[in-house]
Amino acid sequence: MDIKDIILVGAPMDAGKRSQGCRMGPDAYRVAGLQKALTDLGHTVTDAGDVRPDDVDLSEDPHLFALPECVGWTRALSEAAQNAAKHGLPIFMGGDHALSMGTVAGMTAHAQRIERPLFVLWLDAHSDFHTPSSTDSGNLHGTPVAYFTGQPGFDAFPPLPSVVPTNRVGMIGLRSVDPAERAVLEQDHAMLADMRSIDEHGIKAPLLAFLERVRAENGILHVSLDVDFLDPAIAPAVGTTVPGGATEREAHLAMELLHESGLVCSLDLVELNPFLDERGRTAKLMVDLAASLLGRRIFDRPTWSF
Ligand code: B3U
Ligand code: MN
Ligand code: MN
Repeated sequence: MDIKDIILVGAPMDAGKRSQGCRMGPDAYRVAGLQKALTDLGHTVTDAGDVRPDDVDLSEDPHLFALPECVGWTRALSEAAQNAAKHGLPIFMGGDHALSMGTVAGMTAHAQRIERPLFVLWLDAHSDFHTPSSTDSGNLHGTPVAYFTGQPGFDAFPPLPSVVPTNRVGMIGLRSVDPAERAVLEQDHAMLADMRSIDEHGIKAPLLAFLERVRAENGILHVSLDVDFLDPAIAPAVGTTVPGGATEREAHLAMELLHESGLVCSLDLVELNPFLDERGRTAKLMVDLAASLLGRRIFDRPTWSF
């Protein structure tokens, strides 16, 4: 197996929405044994500790929740991602999904440095494609994809090292998309696989089609895994539950296919709210999924020929 240097980066960010608790995520992953699970696979795993948001001189916006703090996190995490990516494969332990503004921004700088295009796989019930003006909730965790694809309205945020065009974004697991998000996403040709298409074709077909595009363009792939991609019956520790999500088996298969692609350069684990968990089961499931993405399997070759 391909042995990697993995850097765990804690992002105890809770500023992307009003309901609080995701700040405990990084420690929940530590307690659930993320480092050991990956070390046991043969990887070298370093825990770089937690990032702190930069101080920014910016006033609050009455329509948005905690704008200055989100900008501070974006700056700090972009920097942290660029540094970590020089030394290996970063895993960002969130924290809410607004942290991906920073992590993806940093990974675009890394992609630029190694002269390969960055693709993003968004595993989420939501498309997180609002802009600061289209969001009704004012929660910035609903906006990261719009930010890193260069949609207008993010003037308060740091300029992106380079934009990820919408057609380099794949979204799998969608089942809650607001009309304002849908209008732009459809017209910009992102690769969208909602739960209906997973029911019809399974999770393998859309994922392999997307990975084929990444490979054809010699790209690298950032994966952003929102806990609510999973069905709330198996992953209850999330503030925004949407029924009808991916099963444990679909999620593991997706992780295994990602591993086999060899294209993944970085991973976000987001929206875990340990305050809402049941005896750590969601944290443990996310750790198991990360291990599948990093190569854990029972047998090294097919166990049956058919
Ligand atoms: N689209 C809604 C709901 C939402 C987006 N992301 C999450 N929830 N987790 C919003 O608030 O923007
Ligand atoms: Mn999300
Ligand atoms: Mn979500």
